[in-house]
Amino acid sequence: MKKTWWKESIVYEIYPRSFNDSDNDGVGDLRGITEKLDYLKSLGVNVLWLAPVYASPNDDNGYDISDYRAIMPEFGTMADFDCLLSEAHKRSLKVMMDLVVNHTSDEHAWFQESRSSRDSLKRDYYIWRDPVDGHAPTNWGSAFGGSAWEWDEKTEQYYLHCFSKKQPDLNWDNPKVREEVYSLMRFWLDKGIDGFRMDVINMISKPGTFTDGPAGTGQYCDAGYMVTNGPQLHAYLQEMNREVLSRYDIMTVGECGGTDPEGARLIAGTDRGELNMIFQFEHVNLDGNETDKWAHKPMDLALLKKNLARWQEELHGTAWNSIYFNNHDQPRAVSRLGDNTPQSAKAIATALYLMEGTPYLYQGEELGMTNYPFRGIGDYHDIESIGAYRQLTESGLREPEELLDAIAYKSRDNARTPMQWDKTANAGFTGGTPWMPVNPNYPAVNAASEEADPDSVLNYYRKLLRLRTVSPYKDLLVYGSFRLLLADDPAVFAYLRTDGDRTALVAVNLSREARELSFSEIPEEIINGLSGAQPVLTNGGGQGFAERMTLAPWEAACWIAG
Ligand code: TEU
Repeated sequence: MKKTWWKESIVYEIYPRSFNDSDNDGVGDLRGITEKLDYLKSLGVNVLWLAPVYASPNDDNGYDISDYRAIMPEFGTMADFDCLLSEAHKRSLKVMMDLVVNHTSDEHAWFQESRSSRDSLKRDYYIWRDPVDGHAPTNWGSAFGGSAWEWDEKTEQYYLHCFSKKQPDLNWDNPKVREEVYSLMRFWLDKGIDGFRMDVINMISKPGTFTDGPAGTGQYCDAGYMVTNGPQLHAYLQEMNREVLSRYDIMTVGECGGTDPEGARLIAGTDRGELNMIFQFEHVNLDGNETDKWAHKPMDLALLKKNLARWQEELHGTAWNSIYFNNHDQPRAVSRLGDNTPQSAKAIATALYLMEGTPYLYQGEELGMTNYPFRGIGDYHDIESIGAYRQLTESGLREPEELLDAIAYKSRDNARTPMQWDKTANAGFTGGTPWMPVNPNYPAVNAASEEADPDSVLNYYRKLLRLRTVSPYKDLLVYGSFRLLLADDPAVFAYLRTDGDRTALVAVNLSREARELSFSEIPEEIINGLSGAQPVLTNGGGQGFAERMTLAPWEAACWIAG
């Protein structure tokens, strides 16, 4: 398997709005990130993924871009960005930007010109359609509630927006649009950035004809479902690779909902000439469903680990996995898979980040930051949560109280509360009034307190990341093959990693009860090699390996033989 720096990297996603506020306006900013580079370096990550920092009216917190070549004023200036990039590089920290090119803001100059008249030279930069029988062209619904079609009175046509009506979809079938995108990519790459996370990139190729889909929530069919993995997707990604990506030593990851391992190999296959890896969504949809995240049900661990194992086995040697459970769109994993305790946070991290693939941490997970105690719909800021509540209650499909429980559990706002730096006011995030309230648990869950505690989640993450990046076991844990163990155990996630010479065994009890284990399925020579071995990493008492053993609640360990 070809060794590369992006396979050996650890990525840390920063949601700038909530990371660190340097000018006390209540909103995080670029200078605030620069202030924290030494902290990030000390964590052991080496790539920083910045959620969008471009000019935006913030209808969807920056995922609605009005100028790709300007910085959002509340985040700072282009000089602040250049300083951040330079200071990061001085510390051998790479910087990955968020490329949002399935859609723009409706305030982008392109859209303003496109909507000005049917004869505009930029009319077909976007997707305009006539009414059908006096109503929207299809029954497609926006990810944020309501129809995915918005009527434009002036030109008497609808435009498509798979997300908010302020996020009109670009028409990627227009070669002028593709060239505009490649040009803006070169602008940032020529400044020296180190890669792109590509927002809903497998939605860019729309089907040749638009037809109604199976009505899902309410009277709509999810537009994303109808446009995912479209007919020209690979042609466009291969063109993007030829025209731009292949000319730089960079890292790329495509956000690709609705994609299985076979689809992932087509986008991120070693010899495909498209992207390096993708974010898949099968595992984070297991406690909901593909078309309705609010259809909440408990996470089934046996299903989860079999899904993760399938991705490990099917991409080994043919493509490359990303590994994540946290990001700015997902609720906090420690609240979703754990019980909000530091021990469960360490257990989840051990289970995830010793698998094959590039780990993607999200700000605050290294502290054990948890979901926020939301109460009423008025507590939320996220357009997705608010839109879902409105659509599902007004249509009578869900009872408000029951739906609020599901939203409290799954809302993206859970990941967007301010980073918890210390015990001072607002957790040290801002000297002003934070744009979102700080989680009330910050006096116990914060970076400063955890720096001083050798058993903190923060210091456990440091040990875990060192094991993957600088220990003698680095190549085994980055490139070794994966084999699931105890497949039917409903609480323990255990697996082997091997490179032919050495073998690592990872065992994690993801439950509140002690679990007795028997590793009789492991070949005898491996058992013999592991017997008595002390763990190279554990959140427990450090028991030596034995074929039969008991793991305490949330106990995790990794033993290595050879
Ligand atoms: O998210 C893609 C998307 O479909 C989200 O709705 C996400 O899948 C869902 O919230 C998870 O339950 C990307 C960005 O990550 C998200 O922040 C943006 O809102 C969205 O695209 C539009 O740009």
